[in-house]
This record gives sequence, structure tokens and C-alpha cells, in this order.
Amino acid sequence: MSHQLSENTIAHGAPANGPAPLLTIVVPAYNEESRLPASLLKIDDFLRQQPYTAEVLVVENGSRDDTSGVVNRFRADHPYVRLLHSAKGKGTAVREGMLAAAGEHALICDADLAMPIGETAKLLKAVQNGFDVAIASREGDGAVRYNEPYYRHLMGRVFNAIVRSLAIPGLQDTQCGFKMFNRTVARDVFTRQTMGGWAFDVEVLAIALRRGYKVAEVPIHWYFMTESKINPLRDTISMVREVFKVRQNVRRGLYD
Ligand SMILES: Nc1nc2c(ncn2[C@@H]2O[C@H](COP(=O)(O)OP(=O)(O)O)[C@@H](O)[C@H]2O)c(=O)[nH]1
Ligand SMILES: [Mg+2]
Repeated sequence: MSHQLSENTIAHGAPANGPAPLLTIVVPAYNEESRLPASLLKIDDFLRQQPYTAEVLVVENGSRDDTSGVVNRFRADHPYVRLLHSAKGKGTAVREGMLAAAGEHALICDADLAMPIGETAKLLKAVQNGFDVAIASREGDGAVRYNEPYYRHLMGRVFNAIVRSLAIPGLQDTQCGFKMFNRTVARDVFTRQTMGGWAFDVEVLAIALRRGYKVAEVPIHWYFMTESKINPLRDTISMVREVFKVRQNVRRGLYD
């Protein structure tokens, strides 16, 4: 399937108006008209309480609902918000946003705010303390999962075991939708990303580690959200296939 970039797509690296913000929040959004309004308000409320500047990039592709309208109406009185359109897939949307980020640090942030936005402070602290990448983790001391059905946690742990044995030995949770990259690191990593689907997290983390960046796993509080665009069976099978591909790419030196 081919997808055209719309005229709203902003050139990679285009700076926001004015001086570069400290933080860019990249929100991939597909059919998010119902979840996005509350999340944008929460992000706005959070940012108002921070001493630093920020921009928000919502990256959408082919939503069949009013996602674009929601963002455009919010933008009218929140000029730090931009709407980008990308080709299909969460991974593609995230890459588009991370490469367009003007902030010193760029946060990938799912539209449902399964990680309360206040937890951003923990990730920011890690990158400000010298890590190149800080990923939110639902494992490890201090992490709390709220309302997650047992079978979903189990599926996640099986997937992580596969990821650890094939591609990334060290990380306990690669799949949480909240990850912060320093801007120069993001440019280096996301230009090498080849996968546009759900397994892109594994690929970008494998790239980051391969390229010698310091990755911190930061335990966070996380709420299971009933609504999900993932098809647990079909998507898990294709994700496992992609993890094999990541291993192959690492071995072939594709990310070097
Ligand atoms: N732009 C874009 N965003 C997507 C796509 N698929 C999922 N997302 C976004 O990725 C995030 C995570 O999706 P979600 O359904 O919450 O998945 P889960 O939390 O892993 O079950 C949300 O912000 C979605 O809107 C896609 O194809 N394109
Ligand atoms: Mg979710």
C-alpha cells in the first residue's frame, strides 16, 4: 500500500517558531478523537506547571475519525501544538515526529496517557543525568501496573523473553509507549529505523544499543487501558517475526 505525505507534513528537523524548546512530546495518533481531547488537556495542564518550554507534535495517519479536527481545534489556542501526517503504522508516525522534534529532549507518548504525564519528570531526570535514552518500564523496583488483566501481562512477559533472547539481552520492558531520547541521539537512531509497525520499539532500542548509547530503564506507574489498536494474536505474530528481523539486521551490520 502506498501512502502520500500530505501538505501538512513538516520537513524533518524544522524548528518550531521561536527558540528551541527543552522538550518535544511526540504523540502518535490513529483514530484517537475520543481519547485525545482529555490527554491534550492533561498534557497542557502538566506543561503549565513546568519551568521549561515544550512543543507537542501529534502524528496522525489516515484516521477515519476526527483526530485531525480535534488537534486543529486545540491548536487554535495552544500554538505549541503541531499536527503532522505520516504514512501508515505507529512506528512510521513516531519516526516522523522524532525526526521533526525541535526540543533538546524528545518524548514518545501514547495518546491514551497509560503512563500519567507527570511521570515524564522521571525520564527527564535520567537524560539530564547523562543517559542518552530513558525508557519507561513496567518492570523493576518501583514500577506499578494498574488494572492489567493477567493474560496481557503474561503475553507481555513472553514477548519480552523473546526480545531478550533474540535481540536485546538487557532490557526488561521494551514495549511501553513512553520513551525519551536526546535530540541528536534521536536523529542518529530514527534515521536508521526500517520498521513502521508495532515492533519498531525493539528496533530503535537495538539500534541505540548497537551505536553505544546509554539507555536507562525507568520504572513508572502505568494504567492498563481497555481500548487498544493492537490485535493481540495477529500483531504479536508479526512482531515476533520482526524481532527475528532485528537480530538479522544487527548481525548483518545494518545499524552500524
Ligand atoms: N499515527 C499512528 N498512530 C498509531 C497507529 N497505531 C497505533 N497508534 C498510536 O499508538 C499509541 C498506542 O496505541 P494503543 O492502541 O494504545 O496500543 P497499546 O497501548 O499498545 O494497546 C496510541 O497513541 C495510538 O493512537 C498508527 O497506525 N498510526
Ligand atoms: Mg494504550
